[in-house]
Amino acid sequence: MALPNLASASGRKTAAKSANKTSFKSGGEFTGRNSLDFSKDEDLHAYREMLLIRRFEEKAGQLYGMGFIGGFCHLYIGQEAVVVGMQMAQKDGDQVITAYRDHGHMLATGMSARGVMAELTGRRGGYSKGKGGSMHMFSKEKHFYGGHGIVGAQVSLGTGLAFANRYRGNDSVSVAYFGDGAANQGQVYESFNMAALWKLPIVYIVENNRYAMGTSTSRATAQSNYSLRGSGFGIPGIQVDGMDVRAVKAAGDEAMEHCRSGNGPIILEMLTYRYRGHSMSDPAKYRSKDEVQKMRSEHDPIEQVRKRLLDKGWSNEDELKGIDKDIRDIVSDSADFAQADPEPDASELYTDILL
Ligand SMILES: Cc1ncc(C[n+]2csc(CCOP(=O)(O)OP(=O)(O)O)c2C)c(N)n1
Ligand SMILES: [Mg+2]
Repeated sequence: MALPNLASASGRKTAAKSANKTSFKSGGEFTGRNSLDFSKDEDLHAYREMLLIRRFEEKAGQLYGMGFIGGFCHLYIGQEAVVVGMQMAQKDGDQVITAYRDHGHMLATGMSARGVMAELTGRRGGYSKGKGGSMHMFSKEKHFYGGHGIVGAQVSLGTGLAFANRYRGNDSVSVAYFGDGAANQGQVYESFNMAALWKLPIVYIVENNRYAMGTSTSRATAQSNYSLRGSGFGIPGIQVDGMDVRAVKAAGDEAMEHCRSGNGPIILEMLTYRYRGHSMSDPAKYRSKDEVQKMRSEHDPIEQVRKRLLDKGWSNEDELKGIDKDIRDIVSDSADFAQADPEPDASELYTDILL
């Protein structure tokens, strides 16, 4: 099959020529021109979005414990700044794809708490009509492409989304999230090769939360600086403090511009941490409680913003309590809906099937 002439198909050629001033070096420091400071509105927005994800996940954990959620369920608690900061750097039309630790990504793209929670409980009003569960939800409207249980698979699919953008000549960027464990999968590198070769507009986000199930990165990986993983293909990469939503947004802004200007793919390694177990059944013997507690008390992404809002006089306890209440209302409404909504009709077994 003859490959399309991508360079001329998209009109990116000119942009690529003028966009050589990238501020990224492979594995180098972030030297972006964006300030790390957030405005009051940005901080309030980030606070609200991260709190929504946190409270949603806590509720999902409770419902799981009560037996309302079947199958797998992987919580995102601790990593909220990554997806919220990136979403703030994106524009409408940019696609998001991720693995199975995906509820935060869905909420950040604007998918409804009701629809996500009802999918977790397997109800009709869920995004996959109750047939997909935690790991298999999609929203074309919000440009969210899943939700994937095969470790690393979403990296290739996300590269395909970027290929489609390039082929169609639009200026959308695909954002593919994957874990430190997934970063050791072979198909990731096949994807890197094609993305670099064809200068595909994709931001690869490695969510380095230090563990792949119960295996720490130090035990499993020869090169633990994941931002360097694209260097053999000429893909620049940087490490980002993934617990600081401002750092994520600043790096995200630069990365999106890098892609939109026709420079091809880029890797952002987000240094982050998950507070909960890998999934709902995790003996947690591979790390100490002190390690988790230290991250929570010294680096919590939501507390950082909360403290800043109070220190700067941009908000006060009363206002923050009000935001907290709004969020709790949204989440409990979603949980009520997810328990009251009927299960799918048995006839649904025969729909949405590829034969
Ligand atoms: C191809 C494949 N191999 C193994 C598994 C089993 N598995 C599920 S999650 C996981 C760990 C992945 O860790 P990481 O990529 O760091 O993501 P995190 O869970 O930390 O978000 C493994 C090995 C799988 N689902 N798919
Ligand atoms: Mg991991």
